[in-house]
Amino acid sequence: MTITITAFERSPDRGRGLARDMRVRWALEEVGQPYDVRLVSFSALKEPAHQAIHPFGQIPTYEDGGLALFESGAIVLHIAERHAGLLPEDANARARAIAWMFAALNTVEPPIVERSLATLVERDRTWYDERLPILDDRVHARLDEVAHRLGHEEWLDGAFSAGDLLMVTVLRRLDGSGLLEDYPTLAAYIARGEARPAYQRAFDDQLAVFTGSSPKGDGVS
Ligand code: GTB
Repeated sequence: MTITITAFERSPDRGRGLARDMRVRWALEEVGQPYDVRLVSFSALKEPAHQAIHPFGQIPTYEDGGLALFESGAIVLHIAERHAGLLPEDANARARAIAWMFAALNTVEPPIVERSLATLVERDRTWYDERLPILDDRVHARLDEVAHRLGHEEWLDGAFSAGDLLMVTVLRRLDGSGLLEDYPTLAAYIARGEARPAYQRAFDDQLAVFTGSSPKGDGVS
C-alpha cells in the first residue's frame, strides 16, 4: 500500500513550499519512501470525508494502510521512527533530535506564524504599525537563541535530523520578511537544508502542483 498525503489543490503560497505538506514531502524523500498526493480544495477540507481524517479540516494528512494521521510534526516523527535517516540510533541523541522537533514547532514556529498572519490580516488595522515591531522582537528573540545554539555548526545537534528538517521549514516562513538578514549563519543553515537532494525533489513536486505539471497529484478534491 502506497503512502498518501494531502496537499492544497491551490496553495496560497503559489508554489514557494511554505505550506506544511512540504515538511512531510521532504521527510518522505529523505527516507526514500514513495508516496502519492491527494490534492484537496479549500471547501473539501471542511467536508466530513476529510474531517474524518483531519479533525481540524487542514492539510497535511498521511494515510498508510489502516493508519491515518494529521499534524505535520506527528507525521514527520512517525516517518522518522519507522525509517532510517532522520533520527540518530543512539538513544540520547535521538531524544535530543526529537526535542529539536518540538522546539521548532512549539517554540520557534508560533511567533513566526503570528507575525506572518498579522502581516496578512492586520495590515489595515489602526494598531498595526505599533504591533509589528512587537511581533518582530518576539521573532528576533527566537532567532537570536537558535543562532546562538547553532553557532558555526552545520546542523543543530550532530548529523542532519528531523529536528533540522522541521527547523528549516519553520525558518523558511520568514523568507521575504527581511528578518533573517541579521542572521547569516541561519541563512546558511536554511540554504544547507534547501540544497539537500531530498528537499529539492520535495520542493519540485509541490511546485509542479502550482504550475499544473504534477505527476503525483491526482487532483481529487
Ligand atoms: N498544526 C498543523 C500541522 O502542523 O499540521 C497546522 C496545519 C495547517 O495550518 N494547515 C494549513 C491549512 O490546512 C496549511 S499549512 N489551512 C487551511 C485551513 O485551516 O482551513 C499553513 C500555511 C498556509 C499558507 C501558507 N502560505 O501561503 O505561505 C503558509 C502556511
